[in-house]
Amino acid sequence: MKVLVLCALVAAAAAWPNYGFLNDPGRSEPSDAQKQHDVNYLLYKVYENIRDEKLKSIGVTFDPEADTSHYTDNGEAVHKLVKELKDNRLLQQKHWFSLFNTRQREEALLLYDVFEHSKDWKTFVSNAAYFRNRVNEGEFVYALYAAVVHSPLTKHVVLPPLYEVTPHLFTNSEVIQKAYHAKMTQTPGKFRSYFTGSKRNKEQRVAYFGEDVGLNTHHVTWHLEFPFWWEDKHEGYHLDRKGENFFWVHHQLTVRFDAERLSNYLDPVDELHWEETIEEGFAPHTTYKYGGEFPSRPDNIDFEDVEGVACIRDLIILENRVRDAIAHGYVTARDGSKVDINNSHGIDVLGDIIESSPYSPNVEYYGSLHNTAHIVLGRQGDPHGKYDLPPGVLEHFETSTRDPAFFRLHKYMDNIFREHKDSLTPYTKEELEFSGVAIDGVSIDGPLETFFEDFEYSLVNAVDDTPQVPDVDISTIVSRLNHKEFSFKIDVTNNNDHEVLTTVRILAWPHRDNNGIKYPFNEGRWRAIELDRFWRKLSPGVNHIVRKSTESAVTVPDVPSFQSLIEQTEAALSAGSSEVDIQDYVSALGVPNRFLIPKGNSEGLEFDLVVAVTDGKADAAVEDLHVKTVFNHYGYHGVYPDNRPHGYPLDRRVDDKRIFNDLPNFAQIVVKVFHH
Ligand SMILES: [Cu+2]
Repeated sequence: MKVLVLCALVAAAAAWPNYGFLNDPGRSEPSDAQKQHDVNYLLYKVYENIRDEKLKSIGVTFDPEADTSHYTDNGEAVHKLVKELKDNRLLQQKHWFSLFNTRQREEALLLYDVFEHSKDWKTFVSNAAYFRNRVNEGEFVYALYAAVVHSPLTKHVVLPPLYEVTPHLFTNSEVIQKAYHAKMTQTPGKFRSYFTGSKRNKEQRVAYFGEDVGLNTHHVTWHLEFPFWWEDKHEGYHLDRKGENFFWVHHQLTVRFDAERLSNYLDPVDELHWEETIEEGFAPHTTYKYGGEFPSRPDNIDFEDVEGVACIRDLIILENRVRDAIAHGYVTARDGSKVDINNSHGIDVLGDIIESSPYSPNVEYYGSLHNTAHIVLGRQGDPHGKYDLPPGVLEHFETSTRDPAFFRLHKYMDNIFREHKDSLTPYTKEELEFSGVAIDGVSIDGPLETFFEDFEYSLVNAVDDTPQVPDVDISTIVSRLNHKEFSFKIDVTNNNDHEVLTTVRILAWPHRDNNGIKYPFNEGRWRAIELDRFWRKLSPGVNHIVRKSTESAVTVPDVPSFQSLIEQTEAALSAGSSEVDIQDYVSALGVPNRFLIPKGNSEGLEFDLVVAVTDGKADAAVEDLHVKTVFNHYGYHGVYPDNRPHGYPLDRRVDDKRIFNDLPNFAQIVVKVFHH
């Protein structure tokens, strides 16, 4: 046995010509460019053999259990996974994978744990190469993405766009079929994707939102950054305000979707309810790479219990328990103690119990309304499993916003969150003021104008091949929303005799509802879309703040295409550079910058634009804010820098809007967004 292990080690060493740091414990780390190269090739054509020769041979010769001193847990995770593998208990390859499937998630997380406990890149990447050939591809992709997001070893690695790694989850079946045809006949092709459904379905008018590949990537990335399965004791660190972030990211999707509907002459979304009919059906026009078509749901069906998942009655009971907690102002923890939620932190606790996550103080009692609801709604096309269909679109973060019912489901949960927020005491003028600081004026420099543009992405990773069959260019062209660049101009006077730090918060809500009636302040502010949040130092006297739309802290730029990531990485490596110039794309967490403002219309859709400049020193949750005046909006490993609740100062109900009228550090103007 010992001899075998030794052989494996020697073989692994031989397969590693480039790194040359095999002498433990003083291993040095390879360059960021090398790590980027490895991640690229671990994900390139993920359903086939690794195309990078070095990684491929490591995948064959590496023995994950040979030397457990390279793991922070002495190999505990890797022993577990290898045992499952040897016992033939793991999900087969070429099979669908869903994170909402308990067993499949456990398997993916076994692999995630191996990555997470790898002390160095060599251990990490060798395990990746080894298990890539042996575990289900969907589980592999999930585990690798989650590990790259969270591991300190991959701080500077840019993950390729998921829509080019697993295109099936983002691309309509019709186009995928054409892609296979192109490959089989070796004919390059560019195929236009159309949004699902026909004009007879009014929901189709806003399909550009739910089916946008960038928005889907944002949604997946958020759930990778704040996974519902995250346990501090396993992963070693705490995700600050995860429950509140859960509320906020979905609240923003909800209010944003309503704004998109307005510009398309549609009513806002009605909440879904367990005892009411689901009016909209849905035909996904999406197919699994392996496992057939995503199931459809007909119009006007009533909720049914889902075999092996949940009874509708139980979901109503869970909802009532959550609503009870809100009415009481406290959550009952596992040991019977009370957790006060009648405060700013309450939303975080509520997010944890509704999603739910291991952060929930009492998962046995409050269950997991959100996760169960996703599965139950996703299965309504075949609730009794009679037709042996694979999971629905709602059981994948990649695909869930494609179904308009996703937004109904989240409106339902958003209204529960609102019940809590409305139960809190409104802010007073004294709390909201920023002594000596006043906004003199707010304006927009440049047009507020949205438009559709064509976007092309590659489908080469969708189709099958072997190294003997040459690749041909296959791509799809989708229409997507964008806007012209503009800047916010904010004039602020600081009447103090010293410099002050301020948080600038910019939000906007539709000025009128779908009947043309102006939203009262208290209704509008709940519908506010966050456009930016940043820190600035104000000198004594007049300050002119100019903030470009491209700088928004809530958005991210488009990730370069997979092909260009590969090309840039290889160019950097052959030039002997240790870095690839792609650091702007390390976080894909925000909303795509293209989506910063909602779609306008030809007459100009009116929005109330509000700016609040608040006391940066009081807002700051971390020490060094006066030096580091930017923050990544959602993806913040460590303490979230802003002390205030998301949505502040509009997150609580406003009984008397004169409070805001009289606030010198708050400004409100009406702007128009055009669409041509
Ligand atoms: Cu979500």
